Amino acid sequence: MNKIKLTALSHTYVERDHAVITGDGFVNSAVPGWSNCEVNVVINEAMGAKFCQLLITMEKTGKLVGRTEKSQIFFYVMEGTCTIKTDGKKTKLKKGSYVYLPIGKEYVFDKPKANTKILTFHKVYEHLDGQAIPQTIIAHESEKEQNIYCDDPDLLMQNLLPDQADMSFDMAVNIFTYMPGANLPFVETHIMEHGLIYLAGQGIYRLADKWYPIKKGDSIWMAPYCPQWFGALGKEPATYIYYKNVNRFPTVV
Ligand code: UGY
Ligand code: MN
Repeated sequence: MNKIKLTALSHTYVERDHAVITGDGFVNSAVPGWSNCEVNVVINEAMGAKFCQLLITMEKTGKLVGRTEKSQIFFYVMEGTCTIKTDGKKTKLKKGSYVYLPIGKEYVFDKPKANTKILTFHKVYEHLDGQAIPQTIIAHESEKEQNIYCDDPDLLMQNLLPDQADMSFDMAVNIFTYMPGANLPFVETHIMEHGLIYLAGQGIYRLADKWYPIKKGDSIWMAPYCPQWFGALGKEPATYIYYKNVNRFPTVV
């Protein structure tokens, strides 16, 4: 039997208005100040996006030292544990913990368990006249209630940031869970952009006029106006954490 592996195949697709990134093509990036970790730049402006999404895998000696400049950064612990130091205070983080750092904040993430995985979303902050910039947030997903989405009890939405009550936030990060067999009630087509990664489950994502099988660990970029729909398959809920730009005047015209 010929056991040659076909290395020219990939499940990653990059189109003008969307991308499906499954990790089979990852090549690591070195980031100044971040040591003993693997960094994959999953989505960024080189693709046409107006935000950035990274996946960081920390070794036991891994450390992320830096300062947010023009961009705010949202960090979410997907696996493992570590410690964050910011605002002169140390906090332990575990799976499901998240940290929102506004612009101009120094931070150190260290003392990780080997193989700790952190997702980040970065967005250039757009000031709003008369509003102070948001404060740091350190919390855990379990503190946030799951709300029924679009009157369907099989669609559950958790808002991790207070963007719906506080216009000083120009980004949202939500965790969206679909019970087995549930689907988005219509094909969404909107000005807001998305980046996401699947935390659990599987299903089929429609992006523009293409259909993609998707599972835990896969990431997606959706440009503004990319038609989007998802249906969950299999026997366990499908869950993704996603970024969305919000709360700013929608045109310069
Ligand atoms: O918030 C949203 O626009 C969300 N419903 N979109 C999505 O999950 N593709
Ligand atoms: Mn959407």
